[in-house]
Amino acid sequence: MLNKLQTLYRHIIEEERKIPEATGQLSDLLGDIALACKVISLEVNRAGLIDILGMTGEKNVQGEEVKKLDDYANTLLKRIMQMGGHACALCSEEEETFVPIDEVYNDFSHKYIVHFDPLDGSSNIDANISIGTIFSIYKRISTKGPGTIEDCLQPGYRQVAAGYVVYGSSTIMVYTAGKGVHGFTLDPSVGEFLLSYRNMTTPKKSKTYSANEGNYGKWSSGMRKYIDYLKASDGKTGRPYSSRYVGSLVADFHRNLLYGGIFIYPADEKNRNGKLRLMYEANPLAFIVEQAGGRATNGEKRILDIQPESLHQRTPLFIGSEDDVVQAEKFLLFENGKEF
Ligand code: AHM
Ligand code: MG
Repeated sequence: MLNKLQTLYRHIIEEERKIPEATGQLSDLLGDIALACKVISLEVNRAGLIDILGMTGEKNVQGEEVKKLDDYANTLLKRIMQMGGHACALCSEEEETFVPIDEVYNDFSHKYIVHFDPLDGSSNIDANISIGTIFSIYKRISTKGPGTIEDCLQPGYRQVAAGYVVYGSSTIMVYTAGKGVHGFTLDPSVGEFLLSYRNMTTPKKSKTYSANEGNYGKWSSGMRKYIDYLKASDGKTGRPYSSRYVGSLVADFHRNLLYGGIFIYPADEKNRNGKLRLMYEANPLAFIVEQAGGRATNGEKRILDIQPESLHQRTPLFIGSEDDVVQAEKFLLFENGKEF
């Protein structure tokens, strides 16, 4: 039960105050991201009204069609963080490479790197289905000037904060700065995110799996056996599991975080590294799920321990309730680091 009305910004500042060496820059950066997401939320809700939907006709670096709202969200996040002066490099799923940033103010050491997926689940925009923004923050390794590629390619365990915003029946922001996971619901009438979930924890075991089973025929035999296992009846182990799959990672992840569940996007015979991106999707959600008591793996290795080699690198992803992720790992078989 919440006993105090608390805005996101006040919560972030109070958390940062507990760290003696904190300068307040991380709070400001999170505030910048929240501001951008409030504006994106407004646009997502107005999208049908102002005829913003449809394709721009361009392709992003993944070769996928870019919709107008993706463009809008990407530009807005970049612009607000560039003006904020706390980031020395920005890495977006919609950009070919990272965007280095020079110091905006002389008295600031702009020390953070931000990775983001501006609008996840964008194939769902036109259907009025929940979509979201995902972000992940690191401290720079270099000491001055614009950020470098080495700053941008750090393993997930080095994240200092991560979060996501779901634009759904309401707009919710969930974040962690390494001291638990907290959720805030946007009150559109006053334009504030208000604390609605303090210290979120996810159930240790669940009864739900989320996977695109249309790919079943392309999965490894271990993966197919695992899904068959979840669907078989066995009262003692709580099977069969229910299947829930929206097709927007943020929405599927958020539901599973609250109620328990395992989200699965495995490798398949065509996509040997799965579909989802390590830096923009897997790492931030892995940081959050671990902070909430869950687990995240590529099937063989903890997501947060993977050393990234490129910004747009993909990874298989098994994430959610701890016991379910451990169970999935037992079914997967690997040879030379690849599932078979
Ligand atoms: P996006 O970042 O381009 O929107 O793609 C990622 C999305 C995830 O939100 C979702 O979990 C997945 O792709 C769905 O993929 P599929 O349509 O193959 O099931
Ligand atoms: Mg995405």
